[in-house]
Amino acid sequence: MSKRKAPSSENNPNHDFCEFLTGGGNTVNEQLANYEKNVSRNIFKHNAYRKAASSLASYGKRIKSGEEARKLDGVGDKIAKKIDEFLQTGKLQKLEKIHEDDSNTIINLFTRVSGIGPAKAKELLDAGMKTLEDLEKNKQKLNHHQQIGLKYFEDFEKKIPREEVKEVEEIIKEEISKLDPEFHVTICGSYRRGKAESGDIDVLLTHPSFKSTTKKDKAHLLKAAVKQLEDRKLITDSISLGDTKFMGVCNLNVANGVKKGPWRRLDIRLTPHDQYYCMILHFTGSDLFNKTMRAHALENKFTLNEYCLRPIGATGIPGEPLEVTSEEDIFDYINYPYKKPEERSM
Ligand code: 8DG
Ligand code: CA
Ligand code: CA
Repeated sequence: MSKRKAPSSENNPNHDFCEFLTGGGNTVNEQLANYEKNVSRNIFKHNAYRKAASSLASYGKRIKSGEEARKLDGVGDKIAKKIDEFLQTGKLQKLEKIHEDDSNTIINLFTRVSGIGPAKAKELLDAGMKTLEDLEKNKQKLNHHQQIGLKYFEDFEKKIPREEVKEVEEIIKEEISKLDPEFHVTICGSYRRGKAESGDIDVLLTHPSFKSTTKKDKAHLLKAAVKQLEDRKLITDSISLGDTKFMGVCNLNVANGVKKGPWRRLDIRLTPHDQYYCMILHFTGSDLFNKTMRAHALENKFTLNEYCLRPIGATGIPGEPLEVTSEEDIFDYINYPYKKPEERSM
């Protein structure tokens, strides 16, 4: 999973609050959301800080007190108090304490390696490791994914310019259509949301012969697609390859015959044709947008995931998947105002 970010700081009059809550778009920062995820391992609090930062970032004017912030969606008493403390003292005691403890800094560093989660980071710390060099020397303690994450540590933290994603998209579309013109390729994630830069490249593949009701094994579809891109020298490493999900590494320079960085994280999902719209909605994100939309669906007695949308009956049991022929359909069913991909970055 790529590192989650807060809304960007451009034109955000509450940038400094977002900074202490979530890093304000900067993954390297020490901040409260990361502390909850990596050290306390409290995903509930982690998400609460992100939600609050998202509300503050989109508020559009400078917050002058905790009380004013308290009125925003996702800002409760505790966060309001922190805003007051920050306004009065210019810092947060809780964050100061977190900074004083080296083990927090080391855990945060280790979780920046792709594939290392909070529990693994703690385990490595407890085994006496403190630096990336220590990890390098103890590679046998890392699984394949984590070793790739360490190998490309710096590259994976670099943002990918939109232009580069576009070039990768062109190669993928060309190669996949050579393999089988019936394949359909969509680049999702932040790229589809129109972002100028992305953390990784998210590729959605679908093929009319592959439906959720297909009995015959369709695993060869994704395997063939990955092999085609490996032969083209676009995919350079594989992290994992299942029937419907590939995680790996690509490099546009290598594809163009020049062996130099940067190496980029690439995800590919193969989705059944009849589940395409729920998957494209999910895979476009953002994940905070998905969470909000799914919560709205539940309030309207629907359950939504990356596979299907189902009405929840009086008994509380989800019914049969509804027929969905566009992303708009999903918004319509749950009575949620349609948002274009560019409007889904919350
Ligand atoms: P980025 O890569 O530019 O950092 O942003 P992104 O494209 O929005 O994030 P991503 O981590 O590549 O995930 C792609 C989409 O997958 C995301 O926009 C929404 C969906 N998604 C969720 N939850 C999660 C999750 O827990 N992990 C991952 N990897 N994806 C998720 O809704
Ligand atoms: Ca992405
Ligand atoms: Ca991804």
